[in-house]
Amino acid sequence: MNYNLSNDQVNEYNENGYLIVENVIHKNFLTELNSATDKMLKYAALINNSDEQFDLGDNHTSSKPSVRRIKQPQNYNDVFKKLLFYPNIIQKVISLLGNNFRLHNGKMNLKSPSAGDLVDWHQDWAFYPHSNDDVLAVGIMLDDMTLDNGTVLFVPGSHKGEVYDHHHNGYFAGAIDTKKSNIDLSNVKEITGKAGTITIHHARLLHASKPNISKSNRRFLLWEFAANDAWPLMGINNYEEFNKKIISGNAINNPRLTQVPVRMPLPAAINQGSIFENQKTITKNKKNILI
Ligand SMILES: O=C(O)CCC(=O)C(=O)O
Repeated sequence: MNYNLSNDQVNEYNENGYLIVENVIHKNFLTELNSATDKMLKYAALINNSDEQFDLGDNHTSSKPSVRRIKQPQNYNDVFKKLLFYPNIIQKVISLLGNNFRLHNGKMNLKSPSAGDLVDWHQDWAFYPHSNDDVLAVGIMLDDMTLDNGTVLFVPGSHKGEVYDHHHNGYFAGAIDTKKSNIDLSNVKEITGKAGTITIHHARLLHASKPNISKSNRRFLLWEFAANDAWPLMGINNYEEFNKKIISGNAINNPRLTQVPVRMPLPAAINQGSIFENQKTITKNKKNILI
């Protein structure tokens, strides 16, 4: 089976900084992924505080669980490992990054009706700058993404521009004050799609996502990938673990340096744990308005 992106799709990604591909995940596999998620959420109902697996919303209780994110789902259930190596995704990433790439991070943002917080404007690049920007995220819709359950918003072409200020009161806050930074949001694209659709977006692309104001779930799993010769400027904690994350190709010990705009996410965010926490210093005063 040829799962490569076409030349037109590669050109579209290079031009706009993102791509949407429908019908990537098989229906039966989607059912498996969603039931594995349900199982994890049953476990999350038993805990009271966010931990290395779950990011809990402020109103979380065991009788009314409110889980915003499952971190590194591939470490907790093999069905997600299977998704990480899913040929119809891997081949597409190879079309954009080449044969050498590793997982930087895995996460599932749940946006359930009970924890459907917005994600404010940001560039992933501000969280994890690398030595070159062959870095992207694949988003997998495990549920339909509809106009009222938390669409992703992309600004086409913004991956070619600057890296914006993501600080607030002197600390990294993981979100941009779009007015202060004078950002033109007139061309925002609101992304919807059926479960099984994937998005691919460049790490420098300006994006956000709306709150879930519906009564249905919106599960969206993101694999963040980086070329093996793109080294994280924040450093690595454990060289062996770093190399264990290689999905395709070999370890590369001489980082490729290119002229990319960088701002370091330091001093670190006051609220740690997830993007929802990092952004709190900004979003707490916002009335859910992104555009
Ligand atoms: O869950 C979403 O809609 C996207 C969130 C996002 O941009 C992120 O987690 O970096």
